Amino acid sequence: MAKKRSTSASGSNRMFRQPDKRSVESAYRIAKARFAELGVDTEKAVKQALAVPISVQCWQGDDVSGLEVKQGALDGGGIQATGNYPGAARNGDEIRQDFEQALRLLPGQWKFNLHAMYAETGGKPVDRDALQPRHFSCWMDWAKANKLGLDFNPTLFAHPNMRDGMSLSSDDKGIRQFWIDHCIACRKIGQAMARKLGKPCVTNVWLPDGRKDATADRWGPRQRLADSLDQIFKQKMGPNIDAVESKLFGIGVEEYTVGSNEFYLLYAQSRKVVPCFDMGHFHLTESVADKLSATLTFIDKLLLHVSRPVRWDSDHVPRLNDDLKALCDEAVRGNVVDRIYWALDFFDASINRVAAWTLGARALRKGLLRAMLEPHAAAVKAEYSFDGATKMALAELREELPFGAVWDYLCLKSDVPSGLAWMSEVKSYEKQVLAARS
Ligand code: RNT
Ligand code: ZN
Repeated sequence: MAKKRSTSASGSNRMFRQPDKRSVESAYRIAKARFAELGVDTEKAVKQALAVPISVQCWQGDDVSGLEVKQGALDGGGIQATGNYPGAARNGDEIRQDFEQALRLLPGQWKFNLHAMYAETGGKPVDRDALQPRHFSCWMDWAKANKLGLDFNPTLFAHPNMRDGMSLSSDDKGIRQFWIDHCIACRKIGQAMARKLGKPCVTNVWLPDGRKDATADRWGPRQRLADSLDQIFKQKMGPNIDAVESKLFGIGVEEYTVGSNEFYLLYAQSRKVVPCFDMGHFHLTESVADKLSATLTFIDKLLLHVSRPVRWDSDHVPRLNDDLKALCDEAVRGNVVDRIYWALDFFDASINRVAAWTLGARALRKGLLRAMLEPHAAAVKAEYSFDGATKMALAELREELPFGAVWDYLCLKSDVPSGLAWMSEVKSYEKQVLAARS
């Protein structure tokens, strides 16, 4: 007879407890020796994995709502957070407070990624073309105090000037100018952030412009978008770094997206700005991991939006799945980790949002560590020796190696909980803080 699994409360309490320090250390010692046999230096991998700055998106904290003085129901630009889990942050202070809680659970270097719609204007409406660095002074002071870098994004959606779903590619001169001015204002804000924090700020332009059906003119919008971008990027704005994000389609613009992948890749290459690949913005069988060697052979830097598309650009919380593993492997194998601006982009409103941040951010850091622990040279050698079987066996071996013990050690070293212990901190934060929000 099959044994019944224990689901007792005490069992699950134990599960959420911080693993004993001595057992983490002794498991690590064994893991370290095992990896050393394969020529992998675990200490070096841990150090390198912790040093990669990863930018965490503010918009997971409040389901992409933003802090603007609202102007009625607005088109979300084909992106939508789904779910109604209680406890979403209702203002800037709450987003900051929630992210500080997440930070207590996140090992390594982090940045925070803001959108223009998170301006704090003291209750006064300030339109997007008039935004200034001072509207982000709370964010900058907070980032400085928490030793975080900041990244930035103009908000080209959820606004009455998204006329017929078009912004920078609109044929209406006034509309187009409004969005050009907004993007220039954002680059100045990015510059102010970089200067204030002494860390690079990537300002990433994404827009939902496109057509739902039977597109009659594919040319005009692309020509206008290229022209708008040229106007936006005309003035030098260092140390701000400019990026442009492509997309396959969005809800409501299924047939034609102006800023497609080819469009932005060639734009970025010819204008010397950084292309952004979002993992949800391609056909589902396309591999973003494969794009690293294809593009970084010709360009210097890449911005990645690490996300998890499920059947479409659903922005699920990233997990350490095959796609994420492959992406991290490729970055490490190609020695391009430093040529990538690592950012997260997801929004799940159906689960605790501090947990969502923590899960997604830890998954990416874990993926990087796992990639840095790969006995890669042996696989390359097998590949060049016509020994496909050894290569495959090595790939399979990686699933058996005691990578978890090294991750636990990395967490211990960084003074953050390992195993499921972070979850119990999220739960008590939920009880003490989030439950009081309506
Ligand atoms: C949308 C893009 C974009 C947004 C953020 C909020 O499909 O991925 O990056 O998610 O700007
Ligand atoms: Zn994105």
